[in-house]
Amino acid sequence: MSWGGRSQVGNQQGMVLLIVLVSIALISSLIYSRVEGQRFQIYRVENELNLQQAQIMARSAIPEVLRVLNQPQEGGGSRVDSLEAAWAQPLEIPWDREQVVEVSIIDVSRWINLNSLMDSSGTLSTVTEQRLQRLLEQQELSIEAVEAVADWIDADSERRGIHGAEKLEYQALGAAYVPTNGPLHTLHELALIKGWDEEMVSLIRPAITANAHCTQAEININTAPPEALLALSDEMNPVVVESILELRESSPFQSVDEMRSEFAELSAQSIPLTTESDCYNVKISATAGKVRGVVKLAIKKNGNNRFVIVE
Ligand SMILES: [Ca+2]
Repeated sequence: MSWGGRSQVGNQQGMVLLIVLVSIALISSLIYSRVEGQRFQIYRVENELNLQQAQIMARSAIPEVLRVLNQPQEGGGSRVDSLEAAWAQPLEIPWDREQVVEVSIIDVSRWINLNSLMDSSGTLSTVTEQRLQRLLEQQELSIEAVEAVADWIDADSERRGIHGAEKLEYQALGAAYVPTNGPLHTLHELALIKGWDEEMVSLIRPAITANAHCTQAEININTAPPEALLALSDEMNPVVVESILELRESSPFQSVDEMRSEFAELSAQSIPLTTESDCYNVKISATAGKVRGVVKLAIKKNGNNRFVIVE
C-alpha cells in the first residue's frame, strides 16, 4: 500500500510539473507573440513615417522643377527643347548632408501620342494614323489594329470599319469592359483594345505615349527616340535617322525649318514637327530610412507660356 501511495504522490507531482511546464510554455508563447505583434506594429508605424518623410522630401523639389522648366531660353531667342536643355539633365537636390532628392524630367513631345489619333474637332488624324501603322509595320504586325484604337478614343459608338470595335463588339467578345470613348491614360489600356495585347504594346512602347494632357501631333525632332523618328514619314529610313541623331547631338536643331532644309525626307510641310515641348512627365524620388517615396507629376504649358502642374 505504501509503495502504491508513494507512486500516487509521484504521479500527482509529475502532473503538477507537467501543468507548470505547459503553462510556462503557453505564457512564453503568448508573451513572444505579443512582443512580435508589437514589434511588427512599431515596424509598420516606422515605415509609414519614413514614407511620409520621403514624400515630403520629394515634394520639396517641385518649385525647383518649375523653375528649371520656366527659365528663359539662353540668349533670349525662342525656346528650343533638346536633350542638351537644362531640364533634360539629371537633377539631384541636396536635402541634408547625406541625402539627395532625385528628379527626372522627360518631355512628352518626343513620342507619338496615341491620343493625337483624334484631333480637337474629333476628326481622325491621318498623320498619326499613318505613324502608328508604320510602327506596326516595322514590327511586322497588322496595321489594321489602329482602327480599333480610333474607335476606342472617338466619342461615338459607331464602328469605323471591319477592323474597328465599339461597345457591341466588346460585348460580343465577352469582354468585361467597353471602350471609354475618350483619351487613353496608360499604355496598359492599349493592350485591352481589340486586336492588341501586351506583347504588341511592348514592341512599339519606345515610340509611343498615352498622354491625355498634350495631344498635338507634333513630334520634337530634338528629343524623339530613333523608333519614333523612323515612323515620322514614309521617306524615313535608318540612315536618315542615324544622321539626325548625330547632327542633333553635336548641335540641336534651332527650328523645324533648319531641320527641314537639312533633310528632304522631312521637308513636307504636312509632317507635323517641332523643336519645342509643351508637356513633361516628372518623377521625383527620395529615400527616408529604407523607404523610397516617389512623386509623379504631369506638367503643361498654360496660356501665359508658363509651365504648371496639371496632375
Ligand atoms: Ca468610340
